[in-house]
Amino acid sequence: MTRFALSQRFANGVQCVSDTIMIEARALTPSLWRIRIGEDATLPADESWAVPAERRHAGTTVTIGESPQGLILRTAASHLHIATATGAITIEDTEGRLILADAQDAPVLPGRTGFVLAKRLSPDTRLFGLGDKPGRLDLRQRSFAQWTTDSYAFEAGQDPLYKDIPFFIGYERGRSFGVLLDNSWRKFFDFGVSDPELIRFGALGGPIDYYVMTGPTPAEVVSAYGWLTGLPPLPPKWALGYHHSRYSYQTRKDVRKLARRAREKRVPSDVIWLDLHVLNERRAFTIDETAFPKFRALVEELHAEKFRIVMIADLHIAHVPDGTYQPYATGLARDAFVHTEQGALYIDEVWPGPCVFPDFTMTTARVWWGDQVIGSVTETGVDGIWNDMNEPAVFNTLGTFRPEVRHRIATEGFAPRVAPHAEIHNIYGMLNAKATREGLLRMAPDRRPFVMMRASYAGGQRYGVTWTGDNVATWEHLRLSTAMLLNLGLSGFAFAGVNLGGFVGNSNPDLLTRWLQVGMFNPIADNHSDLGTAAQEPWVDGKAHLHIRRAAIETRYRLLPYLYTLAEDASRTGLPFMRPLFLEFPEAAGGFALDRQAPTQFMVGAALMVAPPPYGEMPGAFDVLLPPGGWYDFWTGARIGTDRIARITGNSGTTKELDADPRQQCHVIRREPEAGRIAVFARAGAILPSHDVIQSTAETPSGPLRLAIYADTHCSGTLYDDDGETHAFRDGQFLRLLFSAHFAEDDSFTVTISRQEGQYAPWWSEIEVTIHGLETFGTLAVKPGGKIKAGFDADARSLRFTLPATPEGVTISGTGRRQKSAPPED
Ligand code: NBV
Repeated sequence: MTRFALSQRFANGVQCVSDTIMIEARALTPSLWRIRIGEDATLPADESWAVPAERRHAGTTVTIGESPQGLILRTAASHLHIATATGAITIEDTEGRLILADAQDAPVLPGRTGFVLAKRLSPDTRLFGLGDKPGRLDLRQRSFAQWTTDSYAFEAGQDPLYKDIPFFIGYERGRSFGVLLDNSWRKFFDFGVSDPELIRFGALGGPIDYYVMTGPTPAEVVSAYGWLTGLPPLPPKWALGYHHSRYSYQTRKDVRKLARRAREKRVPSDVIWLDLHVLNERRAFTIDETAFPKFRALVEELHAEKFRIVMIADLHIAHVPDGTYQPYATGLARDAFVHTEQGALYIDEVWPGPCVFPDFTMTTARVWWGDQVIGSVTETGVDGIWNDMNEPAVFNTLGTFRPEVRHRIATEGFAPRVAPHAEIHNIYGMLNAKATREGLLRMAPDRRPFVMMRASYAGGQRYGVTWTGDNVATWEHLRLSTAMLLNLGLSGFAFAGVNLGGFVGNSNPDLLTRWLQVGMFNPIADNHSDLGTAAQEPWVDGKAHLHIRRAAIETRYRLLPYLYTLAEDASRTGLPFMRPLFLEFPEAAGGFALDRQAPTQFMVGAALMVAPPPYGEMPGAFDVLLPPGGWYDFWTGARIGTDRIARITGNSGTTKELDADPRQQCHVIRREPEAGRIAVFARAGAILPSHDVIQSTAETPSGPLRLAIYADTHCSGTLYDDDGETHAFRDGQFLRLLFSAHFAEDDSFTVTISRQEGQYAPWWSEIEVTIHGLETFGTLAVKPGGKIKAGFDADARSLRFTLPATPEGVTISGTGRRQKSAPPED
């Protein structure tokens, strides 16, 4: 190979060529690079299923420097070097600190059967992302295949599962980078397995087209990924409620009984899912009129009882050539189905028997699918659509289409061509969800669609929400659920859930109770179980369990103002709802990922930390890791003592320097598991909004809006609200309030509630404020207003007062001493 020479300059990058290879590097933003590499001195086609054209073609100006060793492209945040001798690419920050570097002489080994890239891996780098990998949160020392696969009863370490999200985050000492390999073919990621000093990744075909985000914080990397591949749209508020699901509620009677019991037992809930048994002969877009007579009336009754209905619509279309099944007849007429390499209809077995499959790579087929969705939703009145089996899963020995099966790409942004299933497989499920979402939006442009998808690809978060598929009712799966949801959140899917209680096998009372307690802090809270397993509704194990489970679900409903605010935040920033500790505390403990020390702990937004017993099946005390900054017990409002400093170790065993900065120290406390609840902590400095329990998000809460202030020098919080259903928020029909509080050294404090942003009318007329962590109390005055009544509880160290709500905002000033240190935990 000859040396690389600069062949073209752009405002945001360059192209270089050798005799065989072309490299293009462009800065899309100062901290986001796109790198494309092609053989035969040409680049691969500029096409993507994940990254919209306006993002791929974004640019920031770079300055280009040349030296005999190579080129250097500079943005305000990072520098990218291309070595002229080898084409090797190195990315550094503006101070010359290494972010990511090619580890091989030549940057790539292109070949007809695929390519491998190798990047240097330093000893303390931890790796996260890649969607739904079941196992430890940190993916280092593991290698993965990327091929969307139906994975009934998957196990820890099993790979691949349902999704292909070819995006990972590297993190070390507070600094992070992200890499998206945008290639739909079968891929692999090797994080230090074949060589402990290398990250290797590549694909069996397709383009070398990847993006590097330079952070430096993990939150910046995650947001940059959201900017690049698209943000998750704000779901309807009811999606944040509690979901009842089962394979299946089999008759109209079953569903009515379920709805009645939920209300009788006062188990707050919003959604009922209808699985295969609602369908006639398991055919999509039909209703079994025998099991579900007068279906529309049933849906209307359930709506009146403040339930929403999500119905399954698998993509396979029963092969019924006699003209009696409209989806088959119309799809055939529209030429919407996938063909074999010989050009015949591709037919394979799934639930309804022989089936054909929409070719979602064609706009016409997606529109046709969307029309089926519209027809079905208009007729039935259901509220959301569930796209299962979209890996695609079929009942042949491969479990999916043969790799040679043909797709006829004909869609905006792509040159029309025939592509083998081997290329389309990984994006097929995502395009299924895209077609569903687009149909729902055509039908009701002002309603927020709810689409649940099982398989997906990078960017799938734009089209719907996801869950982790057919997990198992075991304690191990409860543990796995946290790591899976955290990595999914880091991979763009802010809204994801697991089958609470476990899908395969019978749950047991203690497991189900614990799982519901943890699951109430998951982005989506859906209890779902397999055909033939024991029922799993909250009331099935007697009064004592029901009481505990109801309390857990009620907590979620009380916290809805906070959770909905987080959802809206995710839809603007891409930051996940459920977050690993290192995302919120990137500098803690010297920047060594805290999550290894506390693998089942997680943050819900920035304000709450959930710490379930790591081994729920075992009795005995366990350690809770407290990141820096101070914590309160969420249940009691008491400030938590911090007696023992945690020693966090890096991969290379370095602990010493970690304790150097006292502001970044972590502490450990011991906790005994409690049957009635899991440990939850509020971060000092947080202001948390909540309201009284409601039975459904369709109910208006009574009582005030409640604000809990967890006193620290500076406190802040936000509240977002809107009608929960429509897109009117885009035209100003929302409300946002900013809360802040300041506790000064002279024992005075102020609390401020901002003027309301947006036009949406609040449901509350009063705001009740509770300050936690106040040792003494003197006076309190409101502006505008005057003196107000307040109740001080010296034992609980809390002060409570109520104000009338005003859109103009208000400032409260008072005197009282903030509690600075708490007694050590015993
Ligand atoms: O539609 C039936 C099930 C569904 O309940 C489950 O959630 C999916 O992951 N589906 C798989 C197909 C059959 C699984 C045995």
